[in-house]
Amino acid sequence: MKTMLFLLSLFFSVSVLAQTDSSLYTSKDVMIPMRDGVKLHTIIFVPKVQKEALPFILMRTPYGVSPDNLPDRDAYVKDMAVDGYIFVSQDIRGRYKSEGVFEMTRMSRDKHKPASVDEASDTYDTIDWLLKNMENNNGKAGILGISYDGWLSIIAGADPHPALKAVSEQATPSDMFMNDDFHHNGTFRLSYGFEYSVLTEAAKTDSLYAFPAYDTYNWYLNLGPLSNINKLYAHGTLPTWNNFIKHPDYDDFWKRLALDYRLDYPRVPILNVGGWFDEEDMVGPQDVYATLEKRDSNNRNFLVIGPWLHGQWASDKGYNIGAVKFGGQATGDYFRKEIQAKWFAWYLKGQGDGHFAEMTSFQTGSNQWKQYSAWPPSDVHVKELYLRSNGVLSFDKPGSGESFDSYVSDPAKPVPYRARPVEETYGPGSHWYYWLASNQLFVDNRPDVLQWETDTLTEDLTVTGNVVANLFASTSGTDADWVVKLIDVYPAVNPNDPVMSGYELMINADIFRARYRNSFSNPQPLTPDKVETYTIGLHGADHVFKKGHRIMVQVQSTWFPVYDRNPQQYVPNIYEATEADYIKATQRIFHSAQYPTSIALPVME
Ligand code: PG9
Repeated sequence: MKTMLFLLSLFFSVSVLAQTDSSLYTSKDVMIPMRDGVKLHTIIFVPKVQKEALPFILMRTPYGVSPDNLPDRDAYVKDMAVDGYIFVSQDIRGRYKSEGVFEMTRMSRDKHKPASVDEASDTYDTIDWLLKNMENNNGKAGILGISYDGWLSIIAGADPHPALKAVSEQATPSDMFMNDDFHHNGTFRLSYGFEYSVLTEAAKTDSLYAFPAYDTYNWYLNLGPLSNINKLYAHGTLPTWNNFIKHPDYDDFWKRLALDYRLDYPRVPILNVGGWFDEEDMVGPQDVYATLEKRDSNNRNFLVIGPWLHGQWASDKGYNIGAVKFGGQATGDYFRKEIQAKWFAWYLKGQGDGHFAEMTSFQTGSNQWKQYSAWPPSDVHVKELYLRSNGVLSFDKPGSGESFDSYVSDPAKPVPYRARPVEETYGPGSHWYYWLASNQLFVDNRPDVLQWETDTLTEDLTVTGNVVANLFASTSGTDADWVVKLIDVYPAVNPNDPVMSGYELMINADIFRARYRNSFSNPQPLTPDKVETYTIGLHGADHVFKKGHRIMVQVQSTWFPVYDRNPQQYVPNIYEATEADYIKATQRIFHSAQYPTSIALPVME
């Protein structure tokens, strides 16, 4: 996460200054021994003046820790630091100054083998050591972090040390085959998967692949089939890449990595935090919350989702994402001070009243904080928004005489997922961070992107809960990808904020690989031109489509290069496809009385 935060700091004002003299904290470096003898590099920040026994706040990371990252100078935890904690930052095994071998989102250990280790046992051993070796602690520990560090937090909570009393996973991935960083619904996240494997596995410290061009779109297109990554570049040296190839379908490897397999119930209080526009791990926190909520008999499971891109709440004030503004509200500041700091203060120090909403959401569109007693809320009713002929989107079902619209999807000319140049994911000037909130106008008029639009709304429409696409589609090929986007179209002219004129803001979107329509474990070819039904979860939203706006749905079959291209003719393993396997296909999206494609909206009145 540190790398990501560093890169984010190019855009936002992250206040991480090494002013040790004026800091309230002093630090020391230690190597903490784990049960298997491996020592982990740890920096412990202690208040210079400590009047009472304090709890620990752990932050574990694969991205490197630094004594310069003083807690009272780090926007992320500053509000907590002024209150007083013992902060503990640790390099996980195999990364930076820690010993041992790194393993991407390490599997759970075999508990029958006492010396076996995993990230939960490393956290356990660290807490154990801290309790015994650090003076003046109050016997309690909390852990928090974003993304990989969020995953490390929730994993610590899956098998916690008894002193671990509060966990805040923030933007954790939950199931790397179904959603988040590496795949969505089985569709491979090519540019992210490759670049992240290089970042973490080509060296013990950060290293980036040197792309020969600023715009990576052509590099990925010229790469040809996926097998060329190993043949031409990685040569089998990246374990994570090798696992992508070894496990093309939803097999035991992916299932055992997934958090719904690894979490049983909230063993400790858990604050799940996510962003509505998180380009990496938007689904994870929603998913983890839902998994744990089924077994939350002690009311320990909470959810917060704000109008943020990946990790934005750590450092940014949170007024906006690029041109998209959130009503002048400092949503990041609010989260850190009013939610995160108070939540930890209650669970680790007993400060405050202990009242926390089950779900706190920043509702976009209305730009207001909302609290819900359940997520998704039950007091909504589902309204179907139907695709109709002539690009119309309507709450009225298609009548007789309506049929389908079609387009040709050509893997040689895939639709970019964001406006080019597609800079290296974490490279200089990258717009990766913003892509989910970027203006979708850039694909208007592409012949391989279809769109349907409502009339101008005459009143506000509030969508709160999980959005689902019910797609009826066929292809002339034997495999296909379907991308469905739900978009808020702003009024065509806005003299006060010209950039937002006609802005097409994606509220929900996802991709589905058709071979998995019956089973993610057993892919099956499609029958050419046969209509199939796809139920595609587009995840949560809390958004008001304002009066004067319109709603749009776009459908396309490529989202490149963040997602790899589907050859569009079935091959048993896409990672072994050859160039010749990639063919054009004619896609049909149905909107007839028999096959009424719709988007199911949970509408709150
Ligand atoms: N999204 C990143 C990640 C998390 C977990 C595994 C792989 C990648 C991150 O920002 O840390």
